[in-house]
Order: sequence, then structure tokens, then C-alpha cells
Amino acid sequence: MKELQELAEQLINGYSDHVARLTQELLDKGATPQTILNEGLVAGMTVVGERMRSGEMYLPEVLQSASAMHASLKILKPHLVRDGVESRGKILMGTVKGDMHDIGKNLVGIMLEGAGYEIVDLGLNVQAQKFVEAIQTHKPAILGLSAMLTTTMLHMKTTIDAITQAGVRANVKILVGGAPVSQKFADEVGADAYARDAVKAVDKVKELLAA
Ligand code: B12
Repeated sequence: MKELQELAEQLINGYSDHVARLTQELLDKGATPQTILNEGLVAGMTVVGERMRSGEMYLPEVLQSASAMHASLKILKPHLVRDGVESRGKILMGTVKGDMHDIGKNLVGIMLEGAGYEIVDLGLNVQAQKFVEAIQTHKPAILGLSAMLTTTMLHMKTTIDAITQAGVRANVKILVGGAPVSQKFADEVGADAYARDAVKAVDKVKELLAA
């Protein structure tokens, strides 16, 4: 459908108003929310992720695309619920203690939400104990931890240790990410997986839930 391609393009351009209008028009024409999500939004955000990775798109543009995705998801959400689209799984997310960076985490959350997962976002500067309590309350399948500083990334270990000590480590798969984080670091702190960006995060979540 021509409009789906246009939706993806306007999302890449970061035009929230156009994206919101096109989303409503597609719904009015009878496109299903899943089609709009997968063939419009996720297709567009995949390109954004790739361009970000290759350095073709910069942070302000990425944030505009993220806002545009939010504008569309706001319109789609009631339809997704009404159509009884089941969540593919619950994912708890947060930036670790001492760290005030949340743009990357939010982007990962949006991409995962776009891929059909339910996100419980604890925000930034989250204490280890708060993660433990949220695991007990929300019973997520996956916990996504974000850190952007070489100092705060150490709190990933503190957090995972607290989760282990509370006896709930076996209940949740832990995915870590953020600019200073690596696969080697993920292995060292006892995480189940590492993803370097939002596009890879969606792939990793699928792998973790299939395992
Ligand atoms: C924006 C920014 C800020 C903003 C944050 C605003 C916000 N709401 O997030 C503000 C101004 C608050 C800030 C503050 C500071 N910052 Co700053 N900041 C940045 C900057 C420029 C961009 C970060 C960003 O948003 N990138 C864009 C997003 C989309 O990318 P991303 O975060 O990497 O996320 C992607 C991946 O990492 C991954 N990912 C992220 N989280 C997760 C989670 C999971 C589960 C998974 C799977 C993947 C994943 O996927 C994301 C999407 O693809 C970076 C430099 C840079 N280019 O990275 C410095 C940077 C991170 N900051 C830095 C520093 C030093 C600071 C300060 C200490 C500065 C100061 N002296 O006060 C403070 C620290 C405050 C604190 N306690 O946290 C350093 C860190 C150095 C280091 N290695 O430790 C950097 C690298 C700049 C530099 N080159 O010096 N910062």
C-alpha cells in the first residue's frame, strides 16, 4: 500500500503531524493496526536505526522520529487493545543508579513496543532494590538495563547481584545495553544478553523468548 510506504518515510523524516494524520487515514481506510505497526512504523524505525548506526542520521533527527512514532502509537494503542492483539511478553526497563541518560533506553523501549511487547519503564537513576521490587510486582519475562557512563555501568552488576540475592534471578532474562557496554562486559556481570542498539535489542528479545 502506497500510504504505508509514505508513513514509513514521514516517520524517518520525523514529521509527527504527518505521521499522526497518515495513521488515522490508514485506519479509516481499513488497514489493520498490526499492518500499520509492522509495515509502516517498524519498517520506518528499522531504517532510522540503520541510518543511526551508519552515521547518516544524528541524535536530533532520531529524537524527532521517536516522537513521530509515539504520536502514531498513541492513535494505534486503543485499536490494538480493541482488536485483542496479545502482548508478546512484558519487558521491564530502566537506566541504572546514578545515570541520567534515558534517550537510548527510551528508543529501545519504543522499538520493542512497536514490535508488540508490553513495556514497564522505571525511568532513569533506578536503584537496584527498585528493580527487585518491580520484578516481584510486574513479573516481566525480560529486564532491560541501560547505562551510558563507564562509572554507572558498574551498577549493572550491583543490580544483577541484588536480583540474585532476592531469589528472583531465575524468573527473568536480563538484557543489557548502552554505549560503554559490550558483550564481554555483559558476560562478566552475569547478564543473559547484550545488544548494541535498538534494532539489535528487538532481535535479542525474540531470541531470549524463543530459548
Ligand atoms: C545526551 C547526553 C547527555 C544528556 C542526557 C539526556 C537524556 N535525557 O538522556 C545529559 C546532558 C543529561 C548528559 C549528562 C552527562 N553526560 Co552525557 N551524553 C549525552 C550524549 C551526547 C548522547 C547520549 C545519547 O542519548 N545518545 C543517543 C542514543 C540514541 O544512543 P545511546 O544512548 O547510546 O543508546 C543506544 C545504545 O547504546 C543502545 N542502548 C541504550 N540503552 C540500552 C538498553 C538496553 C537494554 C539495550 C539492549 C540497548 C541499549 O540502544 C540505544 C539505541 O540504539 C553522549 C555522547 C554520545 N554520543 O553518546 C554523552 C555521554 C554519554 N555523556 C557523558 C558524560 C561524561 C556526561 C556527564 C558526566 C557530563 C557532566 N560532566 O556532567 C553527565 C552525567 C550525568 C549522569 N549522572 O548521568 C560521556 C560519558 C563518558 C563515559 N564513557 O563515561 C559521553 C559519552 C560524552 C563524552 N564523549 O564524553 N549527557
